[in-house]
Amino acid sequence: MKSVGRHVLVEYYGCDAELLGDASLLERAVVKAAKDAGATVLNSTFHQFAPVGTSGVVVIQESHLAIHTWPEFKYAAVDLFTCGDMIDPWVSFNSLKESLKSEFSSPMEMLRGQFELLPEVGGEEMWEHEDAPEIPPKYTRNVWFTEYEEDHGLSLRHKGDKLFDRQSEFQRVTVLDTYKFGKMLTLDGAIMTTENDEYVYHEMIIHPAVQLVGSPKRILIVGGGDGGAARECLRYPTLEEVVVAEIDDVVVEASKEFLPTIASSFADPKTTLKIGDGIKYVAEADSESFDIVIVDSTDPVGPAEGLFSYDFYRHCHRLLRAGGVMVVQSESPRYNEEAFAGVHKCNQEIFGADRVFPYLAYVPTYPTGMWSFSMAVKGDAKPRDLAADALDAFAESHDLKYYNSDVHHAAFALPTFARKLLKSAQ
Ligand code: AG3
Repeated sequence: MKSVGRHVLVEYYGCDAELLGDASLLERAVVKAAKDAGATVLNSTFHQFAPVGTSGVVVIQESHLAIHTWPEFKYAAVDLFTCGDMIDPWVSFNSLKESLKSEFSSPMEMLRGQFELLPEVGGEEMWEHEDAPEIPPKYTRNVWFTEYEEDHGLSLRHKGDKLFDRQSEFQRVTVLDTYKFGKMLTLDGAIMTTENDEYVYHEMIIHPAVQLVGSPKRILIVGGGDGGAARECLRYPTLEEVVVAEIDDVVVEASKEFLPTIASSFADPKTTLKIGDGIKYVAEADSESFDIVIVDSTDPVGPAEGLFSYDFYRHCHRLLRAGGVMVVQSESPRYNEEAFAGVHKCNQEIFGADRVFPYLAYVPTYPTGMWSFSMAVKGDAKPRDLAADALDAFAESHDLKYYNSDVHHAAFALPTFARKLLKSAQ
């Protein structure tokens, strides 16, 4: 041996672009490259970037392996740095070449810490430690998911592997297991729901409206393929049917398999699942056939775009019986001002200016944490007139985690900036 370490710098060209853009798979490939060479893996940290690209480092007891990818160029820049004569970085080089499906590559080796240039102490005998540290049975994986908005984002560390990841006809459906929020469903990289905070959104998209209506028999949910909104509807004994009109059956499949506490509603005979376009469903459904219509959609891009339109809300209004209520998830007033104000304005035109009630809830995993809903009433009832006792009795008997009478009344209080957004849209 001529040096304490060997450092192979590699240019991998013509790689599998999908793999280069997937932090979970890439982490697996680099860890495999380390293990193939006989290295002891201590820790891995991988970050997936937007719009594309991944950076990751695997720290091994014998130095490190690092990778930076440009999927758009099918290119990866890699460092394979190993110390000691037990590990051969060229084994890792070959392993990674195979995993990345690189068509051609240009490696070069550099000796790190050449013995002839180092002081006398140490040398090869340094590697013959009898009291070598115990090999840890498990390494620590730091694999991060980030939801990016234009100029900000939310990063969550997850267990590393994707539990579900499929391109459906409409979108990419993914389930990850996060440390902070449990299992999480994302659609095209946007967080839809997590096991640990879903109750905020699902209680709040349903109970304010149902409490106002009183004894609902039929509820329509447009979207809501995870089943969480339907689950909250099923708490009401007067309910005869909740129809979930979801466009993407892959969302339902992933939720049933990995988010069973949220998707439990699909097992209830009162739940009718209609897989198909929600816009078509509302256009064809009978007038005045529902007590409540809930629009539990994704963001107004891609498959959900048409759910943020005048024509669509017009039909929702038509489906409601007199006294019925519609609730639409209307995005965050802190980052999608247009959707927040636009939904409100649209509903005012359809239901009447004093029959639309925007309200807020705090969902830690949605962009900015502040989320809005627009409640529109086909009648004169006002959500702020509801008596506290009945709301609390309901919330307590169901052991709800977010909704109670104080929250119900406070949710309709808008900060001044949000009020102004609504005013300026008039
Ligand atoms: N529907 C609204 C989620 C929107 C979140 N947006 C985002 N993460 N960019 C959630 C569906 C839950 N049933």
